[in-house]
Amino acid sequence: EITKEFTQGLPKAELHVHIEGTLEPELKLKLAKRNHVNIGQSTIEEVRQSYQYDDLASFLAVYYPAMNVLQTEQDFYDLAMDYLHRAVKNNVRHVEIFFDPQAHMSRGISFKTVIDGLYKATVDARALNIDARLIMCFLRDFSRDSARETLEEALNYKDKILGVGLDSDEHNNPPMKFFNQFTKASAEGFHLTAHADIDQKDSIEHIRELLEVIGVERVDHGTNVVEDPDLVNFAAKNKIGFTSCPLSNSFVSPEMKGKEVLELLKKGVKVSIHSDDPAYFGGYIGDNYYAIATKFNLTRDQVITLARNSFETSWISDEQKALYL
Ligand code: ES4
Ligand code: ZN
Repeated sequence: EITKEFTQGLPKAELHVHIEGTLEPELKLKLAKRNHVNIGQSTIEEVRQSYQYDDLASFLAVYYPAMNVLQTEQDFYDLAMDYLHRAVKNNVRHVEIFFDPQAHMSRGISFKTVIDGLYKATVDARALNIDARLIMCFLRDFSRDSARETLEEALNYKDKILGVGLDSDEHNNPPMKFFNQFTKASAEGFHLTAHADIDQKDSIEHIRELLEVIGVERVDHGTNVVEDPDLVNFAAKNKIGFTSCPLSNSFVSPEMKGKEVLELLKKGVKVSIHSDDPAYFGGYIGDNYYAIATKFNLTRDQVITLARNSFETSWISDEQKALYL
């Protein structure tokens, strides 16, 4: 019943996509050449063969070194424009794009280079009829000091950043490690979200910290919340967004958390579907909707609710929201 044309053409908001995870093998090789960076692969087939991972750590071990090809403002601009063209083909009307400044600053690229390139792409996106914003993520396996310095940098570009998030290796890096920086970011007017990757060692405790202590508006992935009825109630009542990424999940969990997504829908929790790292996990946002819809026999109404949830839990203004809902 649900077709690729339907899931691709459905108007949607994309709230969980890492710009570094949209780096396709073609652009990776082009930038490696342009910047004289040796990445150890010279053909698309070789790049694809290097994409072997079955958990978060093994994925991140492939993902971060590849970013070496990103050197100049133009590189970040090209990366983001390539993604935005793909998003437009998927009828994404509004996107909140994650970026990881520490993954670039730690290898000598300035915050300014990163944000100037990405931001220019979001400005040029307006001509493509897509509203693009930026969310800066802290790397949770880096130190608190590093997060504090990163937030200080971000304050120089406050008008170009919509919110802050938290990503990278969750193992032994609980949300509370960054309590002070989240509190400060919120006081500065940034929206808050954070990853709670699926099936982590302390998933429920991490989600509890995010919802009850830090006060995030969304949780990225976070579908393990279904295991705790009190937290499910809290999430439903407070319209917390959960951004599930089926194809990303399928690398670590064959059922891609489809049952959990359906359960959350049934309980009135604002769960929605996104692409995470589409160049690494085999598909853009339309493909992610299609994957979960076909595997779990979703109805048209359920798919439409997922898309509505994406607009409802987005950080666009209420006036703008009214246009989509
Ligand atoms: C990520 Cl799947 C995932 N989890 C945590 N951090 C990430 N950064 C990019 N993809
Ligand atoms: Zn993610």
